[in-house]
Amino acid sequence: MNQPTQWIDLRSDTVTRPTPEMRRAMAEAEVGDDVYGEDPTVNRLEARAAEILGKEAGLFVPTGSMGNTIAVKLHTTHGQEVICEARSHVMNYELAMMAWFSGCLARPIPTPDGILRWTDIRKEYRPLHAHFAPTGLIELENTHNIAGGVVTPKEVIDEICDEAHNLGLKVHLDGARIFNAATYLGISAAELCAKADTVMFCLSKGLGAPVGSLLVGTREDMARARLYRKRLGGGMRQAGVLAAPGLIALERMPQRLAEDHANARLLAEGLARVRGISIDPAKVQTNILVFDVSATGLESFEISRRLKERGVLANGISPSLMRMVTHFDVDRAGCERALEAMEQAVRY
Ligand code: TLP
Repeated sequence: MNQPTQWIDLRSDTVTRPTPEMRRAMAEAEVGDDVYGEDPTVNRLEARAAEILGKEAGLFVPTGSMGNTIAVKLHTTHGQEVICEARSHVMNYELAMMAWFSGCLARPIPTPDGILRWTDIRKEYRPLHAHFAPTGLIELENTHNIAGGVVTPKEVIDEICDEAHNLGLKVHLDGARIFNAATYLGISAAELCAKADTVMFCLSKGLGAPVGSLLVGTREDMARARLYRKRLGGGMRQAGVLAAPGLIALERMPQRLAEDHANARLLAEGLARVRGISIDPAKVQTNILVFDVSATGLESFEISRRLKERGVLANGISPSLMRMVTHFDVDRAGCERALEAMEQAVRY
């Protein structure tokens, strides 16, 4: 276990600290200038990421947000729409970057479960028309963060990609937690993403690296993506020091994600027994829990404050909804302690 402090930090899986092995790899990394394409460690990471995701090439980016931003830019032109799920990260948590950088409007589709299906998308698809901005891109999120770590099955993604391609549209997959989705489905990330045109995934979430994400796709798209990364200020020079822990994350960490999923299920079962908390443990598939606290009579932000007094960190995502995320730095005992803290926090 890699418990960094006394806190039980369930705010996100982004909070993990690098392991001793990652820190050693950072110190010993072979480096060069990545803007010249000369950092051997970055080159290795990009090649391995592409291989593992079954794509031609990869690009190391500082953040998932930058990976999504570049993907939207790659596949669209100004004045188009990007179809995405209504609670998607790309629309709600990236400071309107698709408008700011790519000049596109989000066309959000609400779903009850966070899973976009072709039948929903077909209704919102628009060709160029006297009144309508045309659809430029379909964006999917797997796992879906705010829907509670929900997994979109491979058949659903495949159908969307086939139909989109028939209409000449590209599909970008925000796979910040694609290895969580693949773990849940018991298939490889490459199988799951086989038909998507580009995939972004994060090393810095469930995989435990301190920094970094990858965008993968065709060689041609990644060559263009490299220029957009530079425009966004993401040319990182001796970035091998960051790619080195990323390689460890990519090679070793996906295998342990089932542990986080089991801990999330344990938390869900415990939370379901707490007075005023509403969650269906059977719907918790991966490492994210989103639950309703309105029947406690308290707003989520007050519950967060009370939990913090008891050494547990968890955020509200609205007055009535809270999120908890399990990861490498919180073990089963930590989850049990978080449950005890929650029982106390909602008591008057
Ligand atoms: N998600 C963060 C916050 O921004 C909400 C978190 O704590 O979960 N796609 C998805 C699905 C994400 O969940 C995130 C980060 C990103 C993209 C962006 O990644 P970063 O933070 O590296 O820009």
